[in-house]
Amino acid sequence: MSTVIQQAFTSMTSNAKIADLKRDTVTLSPASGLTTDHGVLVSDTDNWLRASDGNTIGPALLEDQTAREKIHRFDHERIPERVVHARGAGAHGYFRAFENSPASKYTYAPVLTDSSRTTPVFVRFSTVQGSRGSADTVRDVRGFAVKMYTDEGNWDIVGNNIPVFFIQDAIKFPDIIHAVKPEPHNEVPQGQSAHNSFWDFVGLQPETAHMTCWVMSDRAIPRSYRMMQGFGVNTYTLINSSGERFFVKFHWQPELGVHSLVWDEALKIAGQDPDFHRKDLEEAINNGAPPKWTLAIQIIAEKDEHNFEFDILDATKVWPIELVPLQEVGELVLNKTVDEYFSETEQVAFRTSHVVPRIGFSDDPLLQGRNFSYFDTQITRLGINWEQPVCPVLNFQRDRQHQSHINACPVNYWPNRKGIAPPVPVGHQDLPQKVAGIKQRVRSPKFQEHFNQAQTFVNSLTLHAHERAHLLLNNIDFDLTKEVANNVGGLIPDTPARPNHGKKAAGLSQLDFVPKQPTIKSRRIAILVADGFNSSDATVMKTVLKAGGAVPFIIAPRRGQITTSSGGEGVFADHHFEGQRSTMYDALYIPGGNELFGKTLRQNGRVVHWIAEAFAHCKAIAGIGEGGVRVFFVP
Ligand code: HDD
Repeated sequence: MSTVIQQAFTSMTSNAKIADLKRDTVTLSPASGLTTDHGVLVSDTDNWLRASDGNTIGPALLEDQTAREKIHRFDHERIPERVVHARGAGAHGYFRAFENSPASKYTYAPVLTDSSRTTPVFVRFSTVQGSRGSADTVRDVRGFAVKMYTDEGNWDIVGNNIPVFFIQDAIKFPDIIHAVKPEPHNEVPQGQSAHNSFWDFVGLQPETAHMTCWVMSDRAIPRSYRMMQGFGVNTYTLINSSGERFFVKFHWQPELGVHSLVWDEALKIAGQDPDFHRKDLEEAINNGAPPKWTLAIQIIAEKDEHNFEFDILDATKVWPIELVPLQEVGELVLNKTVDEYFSETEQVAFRTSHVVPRIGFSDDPLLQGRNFSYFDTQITRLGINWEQPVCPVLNFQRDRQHQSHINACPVNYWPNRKGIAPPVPVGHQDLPQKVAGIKQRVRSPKFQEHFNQAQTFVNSLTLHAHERAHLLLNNIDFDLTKEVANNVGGLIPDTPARPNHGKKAAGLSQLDFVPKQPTIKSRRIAILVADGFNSSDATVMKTVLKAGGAVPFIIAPRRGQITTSSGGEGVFADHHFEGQRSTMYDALYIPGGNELFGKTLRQNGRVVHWIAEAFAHCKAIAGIGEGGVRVFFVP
């Protein structure tokens, strides 16, 4: 077994899904030799079979099965990317309900109530607008899709890092997505959600006002996937053992708090390190800082459905936490990176319709449409026969391409005289509900109000976000509208379209989500050194940072051994000044050193820029003696 494969296995944590994947993981040693797809050893993979008499070399021969297979497999490598959320990063982990989880009052789904269970999980984070090769740090919503491999079947919470959605009814999804995606005539812009067709659409579709405010806030430029909240957004239902039904919303609260980049950083990192978030997730897990979230639920009893000024089935509204408190039910931990991106992260597929017994749907019209769309799109992207729960699967769905399971069963229908696979009463079913009405295309009256919560959101922000649709904005906040109109050279209105109700609410500003304990865990710290640096200043700081769980990097004028002020061997630099930028780090430290050290740093434009830029991005900067920041700026 190769060292790489061995390491991958060693890092595997034990859970049922990992064991399942391990069975399918190829463990061939590299020394065993290259083979064709049909298993025949290949003697030459570099030269196509040619007709040659020794002097002249003639055409390539069609006969070369090895060459043809190699090219033919390559020609067909790609599968269609996701129509939205094409760019993503994923990781494995687990979910465990807390002891005495309050969820047991509302459901008897064991995944949420049984603290002795460890449920394997795969999470895929994503951007929405850009294609697979776009940058990570663009202004956009982030997907937060969680797949739980429960003993009762797969349960997916296909959420975002923003608690509301642009539209109320799934029938508008193709419109909002066409408007936000690159424009049809020139396929511009890539990865950016603020552009002409987007503003055109949201300006004309008032229900988008609330989410547009969120997307133009710092939520849309997260520092890390690990520092975002996740929201199921839609209203689902839970059923308890007394046969009562409750409406529920799902929230993921990050252990590290909610943090964002500043806009200038986001723009720069998009070019400097387009894989910033993807690498951050991998780095944190590999450095022993597995990201964690608490799952919280909001519950509304069925009888209280109409007791709110908004419709609780409207995905453009939050349930204010003052009215419907968060109840913490369990913890999600991501502790294993993927071994092959395509097989795991690209091929994974989530569906809102994947629920397990005692978790159900509501009449939320966005959710109802989603329940159709995911399976439908996955037929194009993946085909069929790919779902892999860890619990047994037994049904009479059969055939089509890529069936790898052999159903050693003589019948494929129900009923059958052998009594194979009867439907069981404990299986998934909702409570009986009366459904009646006049067939018509309508939305409930409360769905018509679009600005109250948008105002509350804007009022609750500590800083005004920039660049909002001022057409809509004047329904939300007059001062902000004037400010934006002035900045973008638009018409400045004389009066507000409607007065601001002035209310604020908890849980909307991301400053409401700071870690319970301040921590530097998993933060990237750059230690700038050069020949002549003071070794103990650097090593003591590095040790202290590591002890706190941070990830320090030594950056120097060259990658290699850097000598100390006493001429000793010093340290090995992880990176070259030119290969890195301050934007890629959370804080900066410069140790002391001798005169040569100070001079090297002061005369290096990149270092001076590093410090000025980190300062402008409000980052922590520390220096000692010759490394003192004063040395750089005070003549
Ligand atoms: Fe969606 C993918 C989240 C509304 C149709 N969606 C997708 C993914 C996430 C979300 C995280 C990526 C899953 C992955 O990593 O594979 N979508 C949301 C949220 C919504 C939402 C939080 C609002 C509450 N989506 C929504 C609607 C529709 C879709 C209303 C269609 C009617 N979404 C899709 C899709 C995708 C998708 C086209 C693309 C790839 C896929 O499903 O498997 O079907």
